[in-house]
Amino acid sequence: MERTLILVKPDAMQRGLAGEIIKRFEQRGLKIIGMKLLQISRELAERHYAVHRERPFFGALVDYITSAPVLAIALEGSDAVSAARMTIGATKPAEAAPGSIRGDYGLEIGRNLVHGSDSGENGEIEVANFFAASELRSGWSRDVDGWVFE
Ligand code: DAT
Ligand code: MG
Repeated sequence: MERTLILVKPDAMQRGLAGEIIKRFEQRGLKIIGMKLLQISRELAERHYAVHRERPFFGALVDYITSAPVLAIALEGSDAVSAARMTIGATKPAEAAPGSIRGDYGLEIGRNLVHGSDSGENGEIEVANFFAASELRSGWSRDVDGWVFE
C-alpha cells in the first residue's frame, strides 16, 4: 500500500474541474483517505516544492500555488504513486497523453491542473505535510463486520 498527495491546483479549481479529477482517481480504484479545501501558505508551499528551490520558475510556482484555494486529497492504494501519476499525465501538458488529466485539459506547464507525489517516500512526507493523522481514514473500505468494498 502506498499514499500519494494530490493537489487540485488553482487553475483546475477555477475551471470547475475538481469533480472530474476526483472521479478519475476514484474510478481507477484509488481510495480517498483525506480531503480538504485550503489556501496554501507561503511556508507550506516552499516546503512542498523545496526540491525546486533553485529552479528559475520556483518563485512563480509558489506565487501560483498560494494564489487561490486548492483541494488537497490523500489517496491510498497499491502502487498509488505511479497509478496516480499515469492518471495525471506528463508534467508538460502539451506532451501529456490524451486520456490523462493534463492531456485532456491542459496546455501550459505553469497551469498543469494537478500535483501528484513522485515516490512512495515523498507520498508519505507530503500527505503528512498537509494532513494531521486524525484527518486521515486509512482502510475505510472495510466495514464493521470486516466486509471490503473494492
Ligand atoms: P510534476 O508536477 O509533474 O511532478 P515537477 O515536480 O518536475 O513536475 O515540477 C513541479 C511543478 O513545477 C510542475 O507541475 C510545474 C512547475 N514546473 C516544472 N518545470 C517547469 C518549467 N520548466 N517551467 C515552468 N514551470 C515548471
Ligand atoms: Mg513533482
